[in-house]
Amino acid sequence: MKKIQFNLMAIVVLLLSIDACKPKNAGNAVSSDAAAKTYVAPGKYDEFYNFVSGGFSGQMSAYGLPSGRLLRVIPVFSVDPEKGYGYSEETKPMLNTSHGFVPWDDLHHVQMSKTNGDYDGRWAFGNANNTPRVARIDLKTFRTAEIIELPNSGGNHSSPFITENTEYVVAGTRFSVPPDDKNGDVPINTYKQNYKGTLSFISVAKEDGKMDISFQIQCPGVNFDLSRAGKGVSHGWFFFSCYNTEQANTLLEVNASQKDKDFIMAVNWKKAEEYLKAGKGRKQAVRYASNRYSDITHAATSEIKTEVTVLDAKDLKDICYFFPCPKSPHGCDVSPTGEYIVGSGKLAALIPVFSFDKLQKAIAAKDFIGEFDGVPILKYESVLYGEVKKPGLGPLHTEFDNNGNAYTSMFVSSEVVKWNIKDLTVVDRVPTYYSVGHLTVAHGDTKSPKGKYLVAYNKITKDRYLPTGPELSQSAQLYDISGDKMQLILDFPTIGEPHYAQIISADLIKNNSQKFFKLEENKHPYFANGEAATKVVREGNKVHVYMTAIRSHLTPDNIEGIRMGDEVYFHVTNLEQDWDVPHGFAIKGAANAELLIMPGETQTLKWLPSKVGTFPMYCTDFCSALHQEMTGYIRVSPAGSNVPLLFSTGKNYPVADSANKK
Ligand code: K7E
Ligand code: CUA
Repeated sequence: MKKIQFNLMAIVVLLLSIDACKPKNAGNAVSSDAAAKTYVAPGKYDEFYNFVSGGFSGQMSAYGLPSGRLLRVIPVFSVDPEKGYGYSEETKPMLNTSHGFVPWDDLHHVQMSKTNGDYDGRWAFGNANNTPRVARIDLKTFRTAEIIELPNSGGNHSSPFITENTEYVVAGTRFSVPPDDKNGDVPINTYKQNYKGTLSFISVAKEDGKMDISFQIQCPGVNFDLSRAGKGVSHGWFFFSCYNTEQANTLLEVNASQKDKDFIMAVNWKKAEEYLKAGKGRKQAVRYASNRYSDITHAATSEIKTEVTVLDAKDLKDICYFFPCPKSPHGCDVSPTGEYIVGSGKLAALIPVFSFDKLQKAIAAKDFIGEFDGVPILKYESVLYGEVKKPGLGPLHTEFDNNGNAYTSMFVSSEVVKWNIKDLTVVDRVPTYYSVGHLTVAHGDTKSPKGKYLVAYNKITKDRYLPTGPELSQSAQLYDISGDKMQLILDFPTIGEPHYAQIISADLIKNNSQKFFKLEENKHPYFANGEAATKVVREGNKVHVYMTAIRSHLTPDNIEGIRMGDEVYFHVTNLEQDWDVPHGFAIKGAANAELLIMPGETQTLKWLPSKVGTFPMYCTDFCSALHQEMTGYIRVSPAGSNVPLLFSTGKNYPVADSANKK
């Protein structure tokens, strides 16, 4: 591999030149009919859902397009006190890992489940970049249904990319690390000997979406950055961009930018499946959590799994191939037909487009220029279809429309560049405000993109909105791409830091949206099926309150006989059977959060009384005209007190204990 000495100053200048590249006329670059194009009249629905990653918020958000209305923030990897996620006893297991309870993560990429290469509206997947995990969100409930942890990984960035029938969700490790079953207590400068990069192939069950790690592929120690599945002609393959092929372990800014070209790795996953069936995998002892939420028990379970099957790319010569890609590739995107693979080198001055057909021919001809840690490297020219010349500076990500065009985000020159896939000519460019990261087109990574809208997710907001102190909301920008010229039609602020996002036809989701949970299907162990079933049960120092909520009272709403040292569990069932009637539950001094309980659901808040006295509790969600009356009291007596356990709604017991008989 030819090495050139990359000038450190050049990188610094390039990366610091964001301001210099700020487009002119930033304020008035909006098209004149923008308002009409984004106006969705009150009571009317948007045409698309836009699922947006929250980055360091750990959550995913759903917007309507073209209005840019925020519809919902879906808690995924971070606790959310608003919804009780990660605070209720039922949802805590969702955030369990082999490291214990992990209440935060960094969600970069969103992928819709696919059937025949197009979105099917069943699930959305998200990656946890810090403590490697993949989540599946059920689009009937807009809730996280499952989280699976990934062993042998450090930083799950090239994830959760999906095959055309959701056969697999992949996860490539960003940081190579010593494998989990090896001694990791080794000098960091032994990277080259001891560190490995692992790809995880997570199977997704057709019926219910349940995820399992089908197998992993152990690869040379590099950083896997992004990925896309092949589709159409390239179905059966996956492509991963790799950087730090220098295998640096310090000051990557310089040391991982030495080489003129890094790699894209092509993975023949159909072949990997054959090897797996033929027993070529090695069983490895590991520990990882598999967490699933049930809409029947209304609770999550967490299981620690202890084994994974690993295929070795070094030994199984024909599953992984490297081909060179200029300058620290980031995005690695596949055209709608599956024929073209677009590599976006963060520091490259062109965009290379590779041909799947040529890749196959080069592999058949063994057109190798060498090996990297036992994995063959194909010749750049043998795989290259062509290069997009002078596209702009800092290409990151590419999506596609239905007219043979590709759209690439340019971080450094702050623009979206539209180019023709066949002849590789730039046909349009439009500024972003500012420094765009990911972009997305409606169904833009599928076999049948819809075009119409493109959203750019910008890293820097600066003067776009009213100032809000040192921290500004990050910005999304909506472009109409239905004509020859891209037109900016809307700015809207986002939650956390958006990275990837997807735009899906609302029709695929909206008619399946669940309105409530049926009480007769409720299998929660502490379900109170009606007010007559409410009770308070003491088991040693644990007190279980089987409580119900209905407009506008809690049952029971007076509880006595709780003692210091007790652990009180409020299991609250919302008895409503109608859409949009949640009840909330909160109690003074609770060290966790509220519960927000949907109709037909049971959720549990654990409460440890902190002192003797009387504590109010109430419904937090304004549910009726008498919502403010939806309250109650709980009385806490000293440890060892003989105040009897009493509970009621709507009646007063005779005063029984000495404290009240003065
Ligand atoms: Cu480009 Cu994490 Cu997908 Cu951000 S990544 S932009
Ligand atoms: Cu129930 Cu407010």
